[in-house]
Amino acid sequence: MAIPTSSVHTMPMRDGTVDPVVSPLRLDGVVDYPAEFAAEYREKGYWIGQTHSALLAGAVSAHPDRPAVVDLRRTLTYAGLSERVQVIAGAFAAEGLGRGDRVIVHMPNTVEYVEVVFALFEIGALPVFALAAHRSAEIHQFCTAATARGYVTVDKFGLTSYGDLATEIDTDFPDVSTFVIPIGDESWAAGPPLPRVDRSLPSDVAFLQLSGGTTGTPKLIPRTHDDYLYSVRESARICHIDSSSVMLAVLPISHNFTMSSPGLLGMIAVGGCVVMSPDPSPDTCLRLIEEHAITHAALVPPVLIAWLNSSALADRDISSLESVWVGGAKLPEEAARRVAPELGCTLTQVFGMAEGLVNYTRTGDDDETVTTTQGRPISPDDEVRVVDDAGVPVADGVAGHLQTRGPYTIRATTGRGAQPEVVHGRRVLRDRRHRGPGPRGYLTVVGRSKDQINRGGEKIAPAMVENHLLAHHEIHDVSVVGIPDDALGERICAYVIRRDSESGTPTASQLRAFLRTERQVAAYTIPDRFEFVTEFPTTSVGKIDKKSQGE
Ligand code: AMP
Ligand code: DBH
Repeated sequence: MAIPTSSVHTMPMRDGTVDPVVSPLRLDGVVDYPAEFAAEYREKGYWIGQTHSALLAGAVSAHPDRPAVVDLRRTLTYAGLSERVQVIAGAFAAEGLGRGDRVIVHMPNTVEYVEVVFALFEIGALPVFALAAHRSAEIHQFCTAATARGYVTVDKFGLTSYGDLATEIDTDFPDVSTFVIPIGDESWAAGPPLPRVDRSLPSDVAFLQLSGGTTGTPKLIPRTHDDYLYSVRESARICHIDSSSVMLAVLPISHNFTMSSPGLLGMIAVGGCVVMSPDPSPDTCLRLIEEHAITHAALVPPVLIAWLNSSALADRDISSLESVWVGGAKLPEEAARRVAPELGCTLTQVFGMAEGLVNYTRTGDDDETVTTTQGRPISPDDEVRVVDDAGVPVADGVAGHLQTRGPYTIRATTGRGAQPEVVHGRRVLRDRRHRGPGPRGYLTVVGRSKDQINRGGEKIAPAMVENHLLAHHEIHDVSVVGIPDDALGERICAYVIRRDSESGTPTASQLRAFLRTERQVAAYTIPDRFEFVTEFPTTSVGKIDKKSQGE
């Protein structure tokens, strides 16, 4: 896909303002918000002309001494975070990175993660939010797809060493500056701090978020400062967080959910504190909740269920917990009903997507709504409709595909002229907008019609896994599907036709090893199950029938 390009490089600027001749970093590949919509979003106070750097600066002046980020090693106050951000920004600038440069951030949940991301915002560079779980295959793809100028990672974290990958990237992409941060050691960036000025415009693309996608190529989602921060501020308001709130970051911070719904950025918007969990296990997380008096956490359903079923629950005082936000994949109603009695906190369901639209259940909603729906949109100007296969809107309460546009959802043209429309690929929804008293707009996700596997909130494109398996010389053909799973919602199953059907090779464990060591893909994309077959079921037109495979 086309990536936003920087039209002018101007760095650093001296006078505290953005050079007026700098033109915005555009949303290439997806058309810009049409002028009349942008004007309306500004007029209504949705887009307030704030950059991510300015967001942090606001929190620093309002709450300099409050804790901002905590990990196993240290606590940074807002003032302390800001100081580090300016020093690291200086280090990046000294390497020639600047406005519009795409820099891949491949880091675990640590204080360093937050420092690096805000340092990139400070110089006007665009973080590309890789997940710590990504491996060589994915990082190579992102370098190419994003035409990256930088790659930032850590030396090692837990049992995983990242430094070797940086060496590989150095060799394979000579134009990419690589940074390997020794966790807990600040000396890697110790030069003079860059003065704090806005080096990007609020209308600029701020970063590239990754979305599961459906093809072999990763989808990079460009979001502007203005549109994203509107969703962040509203999320913070809807979720009632303030400067006394303490969020446990359980899922990867890079995930759009943990980043922004209301997430890390929501906490910064209100001067709250984020505690980094090194892993999502109940033992680690329930201990951290007790130790840090955690008030909020964003969870995918399998993590929530693991907490609910954990024996550690009886040993820990988690009475500080006010609310858990649960989303990323469909939450089973039975699990939803257990939250209040067993965790002693409220449940908020969150249905969001990296492209934009985010829905929440609200305080004051009745139990039925909170346990059976995925909420309603953030904004009164989120337009949502549910259509059938032919694109015709369905009656209320009938399942169909979701289409949406609004003040924080990227635009894509459908060739219908002046008012382009985002068609959010084919999610099957039951629209409950007009059920109950008055127009309510609540959505219920009933399934999926696009070719994507949702493995407990982790999105996998079958085509990507198929491509890697097809590289194996003993494989004739392969078809990857999601199969239903009680714990994860879906698991990955690969149907494999061997080149030599009599040989008994490759075996499932050989294929797993092949994907891990030779293809170097992220572990969560490796099939949970391999089925060896001699042919695939086909539909009447001769296409592989993935629906019947998954059953
Ligand atoms: P991504 O495109 O990677 O940002 O993932 C967004 C997709 O995750 C949505 O389009 C849904 O398919 C799925 N999703 C997110 N939240 C929920 C939820 N609460 N319930 C069901 N599916 C969800
Ligand atoms: O799954 C998601 O992508 C998601 C879930 C909840 C998301 O992007 C979000 C909230 O913002």
